[in-house]
Amino acid sequence: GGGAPSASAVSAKLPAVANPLAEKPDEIASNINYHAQYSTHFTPFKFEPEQAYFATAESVRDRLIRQWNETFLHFHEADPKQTYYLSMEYLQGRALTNAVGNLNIQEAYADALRKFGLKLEEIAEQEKDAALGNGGLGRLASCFLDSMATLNLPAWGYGLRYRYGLFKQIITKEGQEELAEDWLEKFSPWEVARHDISYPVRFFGHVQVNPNGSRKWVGGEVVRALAYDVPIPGYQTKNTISLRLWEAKASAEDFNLFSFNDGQHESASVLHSRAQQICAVLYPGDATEDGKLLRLKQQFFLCSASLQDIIFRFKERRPGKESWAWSEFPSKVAVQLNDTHPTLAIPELMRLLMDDEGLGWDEAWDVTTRTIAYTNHTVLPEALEKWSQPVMWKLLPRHMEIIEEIDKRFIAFISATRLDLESKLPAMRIMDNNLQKPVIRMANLCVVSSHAVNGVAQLHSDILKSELFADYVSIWPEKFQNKTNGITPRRWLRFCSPELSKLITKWLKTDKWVTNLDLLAGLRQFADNEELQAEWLSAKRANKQRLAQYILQVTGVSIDPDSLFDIQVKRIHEYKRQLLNILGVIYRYKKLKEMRPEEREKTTPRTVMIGGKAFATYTNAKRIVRLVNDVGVVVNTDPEVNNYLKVVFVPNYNVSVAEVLIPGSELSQHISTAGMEASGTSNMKFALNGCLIIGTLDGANVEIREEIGQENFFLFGATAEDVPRLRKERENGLFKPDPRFEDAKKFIRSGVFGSYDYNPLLESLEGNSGYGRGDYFLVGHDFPAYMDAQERVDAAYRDRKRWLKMSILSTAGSGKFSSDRTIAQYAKEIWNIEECRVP
Ligand code: B1H
Repeated sequence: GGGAPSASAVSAKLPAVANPLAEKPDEIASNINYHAQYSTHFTPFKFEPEQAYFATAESVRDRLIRQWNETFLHFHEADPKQTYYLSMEYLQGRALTNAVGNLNIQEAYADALRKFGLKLEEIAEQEKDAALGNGGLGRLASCFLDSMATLNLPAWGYGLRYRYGLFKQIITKEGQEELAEDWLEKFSPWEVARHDISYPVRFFGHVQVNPNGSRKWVGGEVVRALAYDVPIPGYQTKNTISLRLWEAKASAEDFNLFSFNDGQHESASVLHSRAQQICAVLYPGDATEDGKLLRLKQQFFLCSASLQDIIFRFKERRPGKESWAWSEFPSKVAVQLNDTHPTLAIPELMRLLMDDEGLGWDEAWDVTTRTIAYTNHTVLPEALEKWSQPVMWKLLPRHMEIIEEIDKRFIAFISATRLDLESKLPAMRIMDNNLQKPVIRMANLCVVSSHAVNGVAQLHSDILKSELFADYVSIWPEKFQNKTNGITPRRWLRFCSPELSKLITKWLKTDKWVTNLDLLAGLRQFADNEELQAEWLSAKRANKQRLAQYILQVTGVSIDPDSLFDIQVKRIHEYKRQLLNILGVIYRYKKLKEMRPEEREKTTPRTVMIGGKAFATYTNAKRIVRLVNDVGVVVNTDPEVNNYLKVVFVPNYNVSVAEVLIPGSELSQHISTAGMEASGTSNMKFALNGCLIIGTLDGANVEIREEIGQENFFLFGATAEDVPRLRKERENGLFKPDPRFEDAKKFIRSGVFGSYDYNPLLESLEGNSGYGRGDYFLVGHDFPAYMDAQERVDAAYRDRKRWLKMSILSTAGSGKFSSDRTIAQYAKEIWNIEECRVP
């Protein structure tokens, strides 16, 4: 049991502490030494790189805490409207380099560590990635936090403190293997447990109807949510905001000491271990019913704890009031749902307002809809969440009542105002009462209950409006918006490529581009300048060398920094078409084999790197990983060819691996079937780093191409508009495959790449229709256009001056893709919040 924290979080003001922070390298060194000896995590007097990392991180954290506390106090006193970003995923990566960079103490810490004979960059590599996310959606949330802090916005992130993050990927001869990623194995110096902040979260139980007709959810099991805060520093500002991660904790009352002493060790702690399961791993496989229930519990746990916290803060800032002016809540609170994963925030806010605060339906509904906004990140049917009604009735009976009521009122609203939509109603409803499998459609619940709905790139937002949400658009046209994604220029250029950054600052004569990325356009006028081109080449070259070193270290394959570095890194999915890439590589290999040595000499040497994780039960994705690896083994050891082509599967792709790959890249592949990749964000990171893109007209590629110029983008393939027609034609047997495509498949079947049975994978590209057949993703259709585009790449690379110019123009045109721009638009057009800068 237990309620919210009783005392105000800011009850007594303590006198200011004298600045404990060192400024000079000598003092910093002594501070690091202090942490090494007095923050006792290891055997005393050991100061290997690992201990040095933890001591350095704690020393940096001291500085963060100072401005973090100031930010907290300032927000409390200024009491502005605040944004709360709710996300089941954050892909934070490492924090040390980002923290010293943002605090502008990089040099001082590097000097201090040199006194111990240590290098800051090497110490920083000791840090484990915080990988509490799957891919682009999670990394976007982390880039957004960085921009919110940098723009001095009053904002908080809320998420879950998963004990194990995204799995660690090992590549063996058999392909991908998954291991638990133990990011908390030692401890994380970047999180602070707030022992005074915890809330009860209930599951199961039943609804009690009181004599006055009000309803109350009671019984079931209660788990406590304990707050762990991670500081998010802005770039060269005092503002440091919080990412609040909830951990599930059973209470001592749940531990049956009597039965434990009686020897029943397992059953005595059953409630404890059940609570621990909630935050045990990120997105446990949801193939089983058990797994599904756990995922739903995670989602509700995040929503309930966060909303209780938000409401607590709202009340705390209005002390002494008997009744809170709830109609003012939406002018103090904006809640952004990162996809439908935190949808339960909607019925939970309704429940808290009605059952705990005594509001009526209409008042609660008005507050809820004005508070909540929803971002859609995908149109893939399999990713549109639908929760089983029977499971929901069991786990969250009161929320089911509320969802049914929202559905009922929506139907009534349509019947009263829009008879023309009645035929559409079955598909627009929140409840799908289909007898075999009654479900709740979470996206529909979000659209009906939010004041703003947005897609993540222009093309994606257009598709949402014309297809997925078309019927709602006719009711609420003003609800639907676009917010093209962005990336933080701090992590993705300033810190991951100091060489290129220095150059840019030199030529622009300012480093203001780091927070005003549009200034990069100033490089355009120098795109032909030979001096800049020479410096650009040598900066890129240094990054390529660093990347080659890394590849040698993790795969044992030596790659040539003079070859074209061609990279595709992202989660492995059929719609992202890694298969198109590797089939292209296979065709290239076959051609090289057929050439005479003097002909080979004239080709453009390439190193193709592919990386990404496959969902553990996604068989075709795992087969693709294996195929890339098998092709690499054969090509890289073929002495006739391996000076002209190398193929590497980069193991365990994650944020910090990306920070090495992206700066060293020259060509990157963003080749999804048009209409299927909502945005993509690595495309922006590559373009920003002067890497050219070969890609389809999909997601944010469309806008990237517009910004950097079509002559600097290797475009190919069907458009989103073409896709449905092409699929139809295919079904009707009208598709004629290109001979190059047939050759590539035949080559695999001939067994050159080993004896593994690739037929099931190849069959997905064949036939006209059927499950896992019929080339749904149009690899065969786009293959010839893709190969032609690759020939244009080879030709462009042979003209070094032209390539360098294109590379410079790519960086120069990337200004739009700063997450600062994206977040400024959310702040103005959805959240209605303003800067709240710590003086
Ligand atoms: C994106 C997801 C996603 N869209 C379900 N949807 C998940 C869906 O755990 N789940 O169940 C997790 C993630 N992720 C990505 O979002 C898009 O595919 C990208 O195109 C986009 O750039 C990114 C950020 O908007």
